[in-house]
Amino acid sequence: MIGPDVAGIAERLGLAADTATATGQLAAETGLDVDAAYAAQTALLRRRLDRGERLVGLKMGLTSRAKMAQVGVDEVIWGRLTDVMRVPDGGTVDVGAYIHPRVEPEVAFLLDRLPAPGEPIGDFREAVRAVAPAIELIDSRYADFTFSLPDVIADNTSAASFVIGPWSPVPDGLENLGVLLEIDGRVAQVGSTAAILGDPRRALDEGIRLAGRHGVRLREGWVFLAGAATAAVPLRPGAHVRAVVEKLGTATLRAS
Ligand code: 0L1
Ligand code: MG
Repeated sequence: MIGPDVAGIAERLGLAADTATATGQLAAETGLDVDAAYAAQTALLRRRLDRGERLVGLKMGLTSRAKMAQVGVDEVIWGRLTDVMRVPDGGTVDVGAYIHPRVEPEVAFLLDRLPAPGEPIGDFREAVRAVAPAIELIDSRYADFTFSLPDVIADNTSAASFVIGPWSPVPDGLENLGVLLEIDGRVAQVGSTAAILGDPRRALDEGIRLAGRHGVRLREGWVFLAGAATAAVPLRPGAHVRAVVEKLGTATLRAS
């Protein structure tokens, strides 16, 4: 049996991102399943690498109930981060470069020495050199931000851009830190790092396990976005966004 046209799907999603133009869902019409969707995500990454981008990390998606409920998909997923997606802390993004951007507050890890595939993380402080507050800017390439599980995986889990705040050494507890998302000085979302799989450290175990199933091994020096602590909020032109994570500090982004 001939499978879905993974390269064609990646091209369609890549063009949608490059031109900030939404596309229709693809999985139902192409028979895309989860494995083929990760293959399409890899082809989408290849498209970026071929134009000179560098793979710098991995992100987890749908690690909280709030996020799952927001998009109607209830499985933890993962995607790829490249250097071009990174916006400096306090930097500005052009809303017009995206289709329907949303922002969400996250916790980022700077990876250090990771266990061999299949091995559990022994000492978290050996596996993670530093932690930081972060903002993820997501932008589904599908019309109306509506998709199935394989659709969103192929679309690199809606990854678009990200901001990392100041790195700090790993604090004693990460499992119940208060999280705020502020837009223009007003609180837009309130949460806790407990919303991220009960403890964001668990997201790293899941990332190693789930990416490993598709032959992807996390690397020392990579950034790892553990997931959002709250639902995502639409990003409007002119907005000033702050993600505040207790003990870790603040990451900021402006939209033009
Ligand atoms: O980072 C995320 O949790 C996004 C996962 C994909 C679903 C969405 O676009 O919200
Ligand atoms: Mg996210």
